[in-house]
Parts: sequence; C-alpha cells; structure tokens
Amino acid sequence: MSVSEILDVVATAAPEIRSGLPGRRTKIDEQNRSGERQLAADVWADELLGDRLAAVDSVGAYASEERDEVENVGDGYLVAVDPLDGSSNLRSNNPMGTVVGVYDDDLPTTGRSLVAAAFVLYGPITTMVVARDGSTTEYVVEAGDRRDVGEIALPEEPTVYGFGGRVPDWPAGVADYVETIEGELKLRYGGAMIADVSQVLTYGGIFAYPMLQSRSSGKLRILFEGAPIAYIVESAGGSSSDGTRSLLDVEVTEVHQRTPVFVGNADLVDRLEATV
Ligand code: FDP
Repeated sequence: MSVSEILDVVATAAPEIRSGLPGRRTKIDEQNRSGERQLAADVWADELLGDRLAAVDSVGAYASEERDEVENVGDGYLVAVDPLDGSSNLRSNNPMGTVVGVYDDDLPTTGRSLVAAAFVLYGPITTMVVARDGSTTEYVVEAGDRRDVGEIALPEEPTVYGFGGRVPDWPAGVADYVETIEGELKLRYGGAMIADVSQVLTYGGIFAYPMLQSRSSGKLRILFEGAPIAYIVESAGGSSSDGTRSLLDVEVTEVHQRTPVFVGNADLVDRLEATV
C-alpha cells in the first residue's frame, strides 16, 4: 500500500482545484454536516478529490468535511479531507487550502492513527506541506510537477500569533493570554486555518481557534483539521493541544466532532494550556 500514491493524487489535483475556483465563488442552497452554507467551490473540490482518491488502490475509505458519512471504497488507508479549508476567504480573494489526513484505522479514530498528513495552500504560490515519518517538507506544486523546497522546522524564536473566534466570545483565560503575548508577538491573522498555520510554521508563534463561551468545543473539526494540522506542526518540531492534551491524543467518537485547536511553539502552547 502506498501513501505516496495518495499524496501524488492530491498534488496533481491541487492546480486543477485552483484553476476551477474563479467561477465558483458563490454560495449554493446546501449546508454541510456542520450546518455551514456551502460554496459551489466546496462541493466541486470535494467531488474532484473524492473521485480521484476513491480510484487509488491504497485508499479504503474517503471522509470529507462536506459529506455526512464516511464512504468505504475498498481496502487500505482511510483518508479524511477538508477540500477547501477557509473557503469563506474565496469571495474576498484571500488564501485558503486543502487539508488531508491519511489514517490507518477505521474512522473516527485518534490522530495517533495518522501515517501522513498534508495541506495545500492556495496562496500567491501553490504549495503543499507534507508530514511523514517524523519530518515536514514543503513542495511547490505546479501542473504536472511537485518540487521539494526543503524541510520545515519551526523557528525557535517565535514572531507571530493568530486567534480565531470573536474576542467577546473567548473565555477569560484566552483573553488574558492574548493580552500577555501581545507584548511579545505580532498579530497575523487571515481567517483561513491553513494560511494562518503556514505563517506559524514559517515565522514561529502560535495559532489557536479556542473554545468559546458560546461553543465549548470551538469551531474546527478534529478529524479533518485539528489532528492533521497537529501532526504537521508536531513533525516540524512544534506542539499542539486541545486545552488539555496533544490534539493527537483526543478521543474521537464522531466523524464531525469539533475541538479547540492550539498549535505552535511548545512554550507558547504550554502557556496557553496553563491559562484555560
Ligand atoms: P471557513 O469557515 O472559511 O472554511 O473551519 C474552517 C475555517 O474557515 C478555518 O479555516 C478558519 O480558521 C475558521 O473556519 C474561521 O472561521 P470564522 O471566520 O467563522 O471564525
């Protein structure tokens, strides 16, 4: 069974997904399982990735943030995909991404079952970041080509922070923490998890979409976003938490389960964990 085959399919699809975005910026009359109104682009990227991944011999199941159920497609790895993470950035033409987790256990399962995780970032350049076998590598992706541009190691001196959710909806501990780190770090927040995590991987720092007063589990989904991103950041030398434990250790009982997400330099994640 080949994990590389799965990652190659995602790399090949990325420039196609990017080129199909301009005509798909409008909302359609459908909601995803999490109750969010879908864009034409969300549905289209999901169908494209679902069809391509289901055709790979080493894929046993396809799960998507845009689909209610896990679809069994054969024997092999269980692939969880957020086809367009941060798609609300499409209307304003800001960056967004695709997130992929390759699991070797039936879904839902914990991040400890990940054998690889990757994200594509549709920024000024299309890049793909892949975590496998304990390291994280960045590629530049163009039609028919995926060029290795080097291993990613989280800088030891952090520079940036970005936190999601409305400030008045944060628990007091999160607000106190942000007040403290404002003296040390620079706010860089764009509203798409992939783009915000990419800044943390590049400059060092912390990204969080915390628990909220109105929703104690926050917004992001563990299987499609939290665990794959934790796997990528931890493989790059960083740390992750849901407020109590590594995101890779969070028990997952539902496919669309939400979780607070903290990722970044270990010291910053530890301090936030101690505050909430
Ligand atoms: P989006 O709804 O645009 O797809 O979970 C998806 C996500 O974006 C993340 O990429 C992002 O960090 C977060 O939600 C932003 O959500 P809000 O703007 O609703 O806070």
